[in-house]
Amino acid sequence: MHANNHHDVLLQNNGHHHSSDSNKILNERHEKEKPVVKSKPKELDGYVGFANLPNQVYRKAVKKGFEFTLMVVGEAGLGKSTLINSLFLSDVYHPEQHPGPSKRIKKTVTVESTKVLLKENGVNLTLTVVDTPGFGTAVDNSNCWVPIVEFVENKYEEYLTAESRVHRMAIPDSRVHVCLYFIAPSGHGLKPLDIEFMQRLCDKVNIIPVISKADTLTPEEITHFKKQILNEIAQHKIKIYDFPDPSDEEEDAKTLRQLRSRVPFAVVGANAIIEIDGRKIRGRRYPWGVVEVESLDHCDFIALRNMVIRTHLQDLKDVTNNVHYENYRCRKLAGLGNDGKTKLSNKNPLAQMEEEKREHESKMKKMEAEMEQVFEMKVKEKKQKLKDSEAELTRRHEERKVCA
Ligand SMILES: Nc1nc2c(ncn2[C@@H]2O[C@H](COP(=O)(O)OP(=O)(O)OP(=O)(O)O)[C@@H](O)[C@H]2O)c(=O)[nH]1
Ligand SMILES: [Mg+2]
Repeated sequence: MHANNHHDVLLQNNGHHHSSDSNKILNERHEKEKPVVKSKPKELDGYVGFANLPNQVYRKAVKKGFEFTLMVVGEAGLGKSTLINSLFLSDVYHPEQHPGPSKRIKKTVTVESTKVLLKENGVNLTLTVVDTPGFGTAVDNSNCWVPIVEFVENKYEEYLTAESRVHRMAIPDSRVHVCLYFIAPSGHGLKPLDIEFMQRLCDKVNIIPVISKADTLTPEEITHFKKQILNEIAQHKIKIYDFPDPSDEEEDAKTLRQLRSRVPFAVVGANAIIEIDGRKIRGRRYPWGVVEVESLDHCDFIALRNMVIRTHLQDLKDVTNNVHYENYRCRKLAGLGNDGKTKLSNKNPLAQMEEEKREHESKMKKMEAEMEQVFEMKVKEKKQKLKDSEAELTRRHEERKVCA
């Protein structure tokens, strides 16, 4: 059952979605170059064959395979590990041999990376899932984002090192492409810790907020809670990952918009397979009914999985590379690295470099002035010495004259 899901996910990823993504990139480039390319496109007389380019690019990408890393972050006990298992890993219990809660997923205590190789129709996807220990249980929760930020930055550092080598062929990409941020289903908006955490992460990684354990809220409560969360996110200037608005040419633009409007995704996770009406489903059974994880009527799990893996995997990778990694690289190359300075300033890297340059220039000027002063002093000294020795010479000369 679960294997089928993988199949489902990737099958869609394999086909036209990929090519439509590359089309999108081509379109964007084209738009930027518009002022230059103004002449009317020429008609070609014969068949040159570059129409096959997309296929070539596609085949090459397929051969290389895709690498994608997803990370989950959030307070302890919100169901991060459970959701990861529901998403991609087949940690599923049978209805008969249902272990007690203590035997199920334990509290995560270290950052755990799991690699899953998904293969389908000749398409390889190496998916790395990073599970992190929940935070917020310590007495002092300040700085509890440090290990997460460090993890993300270490991956950038690794990539930067590999990129700076002479042989740059096939750099493995283990950068974190998306971070699911878990919000407790409190119904009362974000906690200060959520705000702090997201503020610190959002210029380093693509954040997709999710409301966990959505089975504990009624649909009305969820709608209200979502609005409240989005408001607070905007109010605190947190930049979450912005799903690009689908263009109207895209055949499933309407469905995409509907899925997109579900952000922050309210999800339910389950480690058990239960049977209802002969159907085996992943779900949670309560005395009053069953929550189906993979039903869009019950929660946004499928919307989340489809958008991350099926329709926006490449965009998440592009944004990671072009925005987050590029920011990291600029910070790093400007020599700011990991010292306190970067943490404080949220300026854009170019402005920051400009400022650095100005600082450097004024420093140089000051040094130059100082050098000049020293030089002048030295010249004065030398002049004095010369004068002195001249006087000495004349004196001796006089003496000798007297003697003679
Ligand atoms: N009601 C409900 N309970 C859930 C859901 N997902 C997980 N749980 C339960 O919540 C408890 C904690 O789940 P975990 O997956 O271990 O949570 P976690 O976020 O990984 O916890 P840490 O590793 O300690 O940070 C378990 O008892 C799960 O069965 C959900 O969607 N709804
Ligand atoms: Mg866990």
